[in-house]
Amino acid sequence: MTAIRQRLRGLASRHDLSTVIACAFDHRTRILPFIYADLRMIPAGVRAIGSALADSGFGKTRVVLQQWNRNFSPSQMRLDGRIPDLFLVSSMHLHSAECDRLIQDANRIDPAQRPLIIAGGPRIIYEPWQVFSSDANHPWGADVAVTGEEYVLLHLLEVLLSMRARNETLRAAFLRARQAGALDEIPGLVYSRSATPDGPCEELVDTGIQRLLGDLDELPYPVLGYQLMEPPSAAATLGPHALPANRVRKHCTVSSIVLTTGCKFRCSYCPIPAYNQRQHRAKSGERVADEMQQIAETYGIVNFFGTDDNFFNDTKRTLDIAEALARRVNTRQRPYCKIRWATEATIHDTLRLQEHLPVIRQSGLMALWLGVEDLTGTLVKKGQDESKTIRAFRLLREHGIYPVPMMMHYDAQPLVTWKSNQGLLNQLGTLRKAGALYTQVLMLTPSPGSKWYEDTYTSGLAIAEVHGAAVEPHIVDGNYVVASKHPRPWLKQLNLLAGYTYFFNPLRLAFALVRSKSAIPWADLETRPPEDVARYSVWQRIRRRLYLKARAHVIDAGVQLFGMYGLMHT
Ligand code: B12
Ligand code: SF4
Repeated sequence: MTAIRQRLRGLASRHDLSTVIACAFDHRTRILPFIYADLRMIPAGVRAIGSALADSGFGKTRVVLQQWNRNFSPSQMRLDGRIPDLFLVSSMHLHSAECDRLIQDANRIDPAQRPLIIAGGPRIIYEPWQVFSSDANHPWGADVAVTGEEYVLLHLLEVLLSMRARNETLRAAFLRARQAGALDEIPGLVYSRSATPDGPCEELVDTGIQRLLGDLDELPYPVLGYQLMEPPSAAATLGPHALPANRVRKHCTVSSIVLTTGCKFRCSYCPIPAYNQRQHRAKSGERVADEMQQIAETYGIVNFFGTDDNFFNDTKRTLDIAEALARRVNTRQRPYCKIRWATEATIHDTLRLQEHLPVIRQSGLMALWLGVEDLTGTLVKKGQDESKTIRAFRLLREHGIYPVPMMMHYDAQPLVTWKSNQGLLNQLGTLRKAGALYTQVLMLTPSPGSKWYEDTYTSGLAIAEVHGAAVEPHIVDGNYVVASKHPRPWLKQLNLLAGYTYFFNPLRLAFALVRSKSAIPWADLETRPPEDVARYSVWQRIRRRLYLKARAHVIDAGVQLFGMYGLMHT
């Protein structure tokens, strides 16, 4: 990776490339529990691709989020006064409709000037064929789909630029490279073959599974990506300049950050182990601390969300990151003392790492999203059960970390049960008592790339249409019942809403003001290094506790208000 980045910097000066990267986003998907994070966190995927291009010398790059620019029209885009050489689209499965619309709109550009269209991101990794139309009456599509990460894109660019003739468009160079078979040496691509360059797709060529970058420290720094953002607007075209550094934080309050990838578990409904080729990869602690420092100092963003699948997966790697961050936090200098972050992990690994929770808290970890799924383990077993989950939640709370349960509702789970904890509301009640302030309740839904995926469709579990309305990608997000053998699937849908109403309601709001669930004032002092605590006088300690108690009520009530707002919107 490092070598490719260096070689591309050499090539970049000879090719004045300009690139627009669009992040597809369907605004119909804006519902609980992802409201806020969906707009206020710039997705790491497009930011990473932008960083990789800027780092390789292609600074004329703009990242457009449909989250912020819903009227953006690729056929009208101009960058530096001209049609860009490259148009990249990133999409998740549920944003398919917008992803296709963006590509179709880009296809309207005159073929002689058309940018090379590359599709990538989570949707494309699992279903690359979806961005190539074989309809003779409506041929459209990307030129190539990348089913991998930055490494694959840079490898492709290197091959194309080394073949590109003077004054040739990048797309023309691509068509020649495709014809000559030069793409076949790049694993992680899918491209189409047709009788004419712009005809319907007749055949797809898959060059194989991507080669994964082993050492994530070789990735370009994410700080670069933030300087490429298109300012939010209602226009179809691009603005003259990217969003200035001092305005980034106004629109992006949380920065996603890649720390580790992969997970040792093998849940049948989850595509993550296969995507990672059963590997676990990580950045070094020092590198993570540098990235956070750069982003905090350049843009003033001090809240981070780790894109980990299971941050506690590997003790050595977890501690390398946590200890490096804690060392810098303990210097009590800015920006480290301001940094707060959250991520995802499993119950099993939280308990395994319990003795290290003090240092993990010191590193700035504030909240942990935990895949509880089902307390009784009926749906899935990954080392969690009721007593273990409650113990993990209590331990986290005692160390000042907020646990956020991710629940999965399924056909056989009742809404309420007597004398057992199988019911959805029973489980939510237990988790609330154990210290959960926020929650996520999704329905078990087919996920492309998972072991269960095909079976969901072949077994008749998946619903094709309901009363004439087709199940479209924008509702395949876990918030809708789209796969069920329940005699009354609509009941399951209501159960999801009942779960949120039980968790977020005016009664709990009132209660939060009197006796807060987030009141753990002792944790703050106990997770600090002893020498720190010794510096406080008795009066300072009392004041600190009173302040933390008041803050706890505000947090609890704030989360309730936020949940109720989200629920009404949903
Ligand atoms: C953080 C996160 C969220 C955040 C996103 C906030 C934000 N604005 O960034 C929140 C909590 C809101 C969220 C919500 C949902 N999420 Co989510 N989320 C993640 C998570 C954990 C990290 C995403 C990330 O930043 N990764 C790091 C970046 C660097 O990786 P990346 O995006 O894949 O990008 C790389 C490659 O894909 C590629 N690439 C990306 N774009 C492009 C473009 C081009 C042109 C090229 C060449 C390459 C390329 O290069 C990138 C760099 O390596 C991933 C799992 C994971 N570990 O990736 C799931 C994931 C993206 N989420 C997923 C899902 C399904 C959802 C939900 C539908 C809920 C659900 N049922 O789980 C909702 C949808 C909400 C909505 N309205 O959009 C799925 C998507 C599956 C799919 N096939 O589309 C994932 C992959 C998890 C999984 N199950 O496998 N999510
Ligand atoms: S523990 Fe979570 S990330 Fe790991 S395989 Fe299971 S669902 Fe996927």
